Order: sequence, then C-alpha cells, then structure tokens
Amino acid sequence: MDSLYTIRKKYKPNLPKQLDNFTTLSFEKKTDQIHPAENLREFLPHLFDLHEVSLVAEKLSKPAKPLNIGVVFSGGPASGGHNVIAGIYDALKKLHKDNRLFGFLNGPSGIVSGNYSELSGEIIDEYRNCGGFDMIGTGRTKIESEEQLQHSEQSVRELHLHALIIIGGDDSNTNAAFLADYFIRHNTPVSVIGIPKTIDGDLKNAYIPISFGFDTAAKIYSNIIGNLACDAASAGKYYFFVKMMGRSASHITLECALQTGANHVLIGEEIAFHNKTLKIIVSEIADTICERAKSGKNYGVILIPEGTIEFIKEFSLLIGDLNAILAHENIQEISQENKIQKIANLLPEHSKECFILLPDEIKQQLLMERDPHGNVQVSKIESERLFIMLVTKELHDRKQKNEYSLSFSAQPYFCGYEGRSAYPSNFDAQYCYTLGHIAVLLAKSELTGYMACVTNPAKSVAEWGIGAVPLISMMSLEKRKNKIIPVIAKSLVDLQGPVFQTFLKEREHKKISDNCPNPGPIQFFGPEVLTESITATLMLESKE
Ligand code: FBP
Repeated sequence: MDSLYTIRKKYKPNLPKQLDNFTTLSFEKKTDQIHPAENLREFLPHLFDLHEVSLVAEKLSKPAKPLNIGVVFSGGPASGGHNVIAGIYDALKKLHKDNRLFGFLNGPSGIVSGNYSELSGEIIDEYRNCGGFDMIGTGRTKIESEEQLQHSEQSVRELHLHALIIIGGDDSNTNAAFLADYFIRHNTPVSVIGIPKTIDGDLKNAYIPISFGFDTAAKIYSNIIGNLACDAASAGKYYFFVKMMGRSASHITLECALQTGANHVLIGEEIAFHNKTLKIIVSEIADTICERAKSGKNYGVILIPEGTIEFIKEFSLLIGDLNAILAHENIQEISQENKIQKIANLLPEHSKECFILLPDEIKQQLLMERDPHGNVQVSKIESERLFIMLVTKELHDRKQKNEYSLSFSAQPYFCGYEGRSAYPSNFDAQYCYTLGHIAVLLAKSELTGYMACVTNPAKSVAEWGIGAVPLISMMSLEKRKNKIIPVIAKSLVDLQGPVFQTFLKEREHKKISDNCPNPGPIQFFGPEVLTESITATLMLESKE
C-alpha cells in the first residue's frame, strides 16, 4: 500500500534555470578579492586572500575526470539534509558515471576516525525527500586539536577525496574554515565546502538569505501552536507556555508569532535592548493574562524562545560568570548538591543573588556541560516551567490585592526536536537539492573555503540565483570558552528589520483576539500557493 513515505520518495525537486546545462558549468574567480577583517589573518592566513566567484558556462568543455567526494552532517538535524546528499549524488553522476560519494558517519568525529560508508544510488533513494540525518548520522565534535586535524587529513587522503562537503550551522562552518586552511597549509588538495544548515535561522547574512531547515521547522511548530491555541480556546482553561527551539536567536519564535495567533510572545533580542529584568517580563505576561481575563478569556498561548534567559540582564551576567567558573573548575566529579553550593560560593555577589533564587532543577540545568563549541545547552533549560512558576506566583500576589480573580492553570510545552527531522517542505526539499548541486560545482572548480549559496530564494525555484561565498567573509572574532577565536557570527533578530516591525504592528491585537486561523500542517500536494509557500521572514526580508 502506498504511504506518504513511498509517495514522497518519488517527488522530483525542481532546480533553478541557471543549473540547466549543468555539465558545462563551473565557478570562476572574479578579479575582486574579498576584504575580511584584518584581525582574522593570523588565524586563517590561507583563506585570507580568497576571491569572489561567479558561475560561468565553460567555453570549451574539458573532459571530466572522476571525482571522489566526502560528505558529513554536523550539529543538530534540519529537514532537507538528505536532499543535499541526493543533490550531490545526482550532480556527481551527471558529471561522470565513475564519480563516488562517501558519507562520514555520526558527524565530524567520523572524519577524525576515518569512519565512513560509500553512498550508492540504492541507499540515497531510500532517503530522498525524507527528514532527519539518519542516512549517515550526525554529531557535534569540534575538530580543533592538531591531532584531530592530522587524522582528518589522513582520512581524506586515504579516500583520495577531491572535496569534503560539511553540512552544518555557524559553528560547523567555522570548523570547515579551519579545515580548509589546514589542508592548504599541508598541501592537501581537498576542497572544503560548507552548506548552510540550521533550523535556528541564525546562519543568515548578506550572502546567505536563509539556512535550510528553518522553513520546515517554523511550519511544523506553527501547526502545533495553532492546534494548542484551538485547544486552549475550546476547553477554556489552560495557558500553554511554549518553549521554542532556536538557540539564542528568536527567529523561529518570531516567524511562528506571525504565522499564528499566539497571545504573548517573548523576543530575546527585544528583552536585551530594553534591558528587561525577569521581574518585568513576568509582570508583562501577567498583564496580558489579566487583560484577557477582562474579556472573559482564561486561556491562551505564550511563546518563550529557548534562548530568552541569555538575554535577560541578570541571567546573561550569571551565565557569563558560570562559563568563566566552569572553564576553570573541574566540577563534573562533585555531587549535585555540593556542586550547586560550591558554584554559588564562587559567584560574584550580583550573580549569586540571582542563582540562589532559582529552583534547583534550573540551577542544575544551568550547570550542565557546555556543548563542544562553548554554547550553553539552552534546549535543556526548562524556562517554560520557570515562567509558569513565576507567573503563578505573580497572579497569586495580584489575587491577594484583588487585581485578578480567576484560577490560573498552565501547561508547559516544548516545540523542539520534532521540528528538526520532519519531512522537508517543498521549499527545503528543493533548496537542499540545489545546494547539493552547487557544492559539486565548487568541488569541480577546485575551490576551497567557500559556502554554497542561493540568491533570491523568495522567487520561484526556476528564478533562484546560484552563488558561493568565502567562509572567512562571514567571520569575526568572539570570546568562546574564555578564548578569543574567529567564528561565523550568529545573526540575531534585527529589531529595526521588517519581520520584527510587522510583528509589532500585530502584537497588541493578538494579545486579546483569538481570530487567527490555524496554519495547519505542511502541504506536499495541492494548490501551489500552499505547497510552494515560504516563511513570512523570507518574504519580508526579500522585499527590503
Ligand atoms: P544547530 O543546527 O546549530 O546544530 O542547532 C540546532 C539545535 O536544534 C538548536 O536549536 C538547539 O538549541 C540545539 O540544536 C539542541 O542541541 P542538541 O541536539 O545537542 O540537544
């Protein structure tokens, strides 16, 4: 019997018109050199003088030589990853039947240990247009030590790779830049090419309009929020406090706020801009609840980006202080209870006060190990429960003062992992398939230290533009794990930008009204206006 799985595997993603006559295309260096920040030179000397590139049709087609390409997933899954690999595979086979594709297993650690598997057409066909990264697995290993770099070089040499394609977010593509620089320094002729992946939407800049996975995740979460809003209005008794995945940046939350009728939405970047304290934020949520109560509504939906706490002044100071302590103290061996006490004693007075007042679970969650790139693991901090606790107390206090009379019942929810491995939307399926093709053209053109990119993705697929950008041109110096290092900067929500400004126009109305229709599930078949829809974020930012 046909299922969505069997039918979806047969879907044929469209490609941009620019990729017609694929076999004759290549990238050519432009005369203009890029001008990265001077302070990056000492870290990445061999990528410093890269050129801009453009797509050209070869005048005289050279006889194609067989290529060996390695591919790896890095970081959290994002819908569409399998289509990047399918795009690479199909593009390779268009160029030469003897081209080969190898997948490094379980993330960058597979490159270091030489753990790989050759990807055949049969394997790829099982995963076309399907979610997840399970074809080869993923991981968060950061390749940084000399030993790891040496082993990586050994792996790519053993496989006689011409290119290594790294499918990852900002941190993984920072990794890609270091590998590219290392390979040039050691005369290893392997191109390292990046692909912009992450549901977080924070790998976005003048060259990269959107990372893959954002579109699908935002649609999955908006469907859930729409369902929760409908349930809340139907039963009339719950406030859903929904923590939204997306790391520090609030892009996903903002997009879901536009797609749905969520009643109160926190945006981390706005909280930081206005220097809001936890007390103010809690009081504003309680204001919305009291305001809705006046219209007889004792229910609603509140969105909390998982990175919110990093933007609240007292928390950002606390996290900074904790990071500094954790970088020096070896606390993993100490028992949970003693750990909390020991850390509290080491904190400066302002942070100590904030830390002590937190529930023990949140204290423990704040002390969890940082990820290999030095990020606090915000998805593990139950901020939705923290806000429920604080808002319950605030409403109780208001009740005592006769400012609120209803009972308050809240339910926590986390829009998280389910958004990263769903069947990709048509947008992500086609975007990824195109990125795979671009990566192969970069490999064929022997360019290293570049990221594949698509311009005009808000237009129809046929009109998308093909490009590539030097990784170093997106980098700047930042303090991570107490060290200054070059990284691809995370893009945060621009409070002056069209997406946040549109949200502001709707905000007050949505606080009280419940008139926003449920966006429903992702559509794969049916009217184009549904199947080819893009996010409000991409649409609004493309109009700028
Ligand atoms: P990357 O795409 O940057 O790897 O992160 C995606 C993400 O889903 C974040 O939104 C989230 O905070 C984090 O991964 C969760 O990490 P983990 O999978 O290690 O729990």
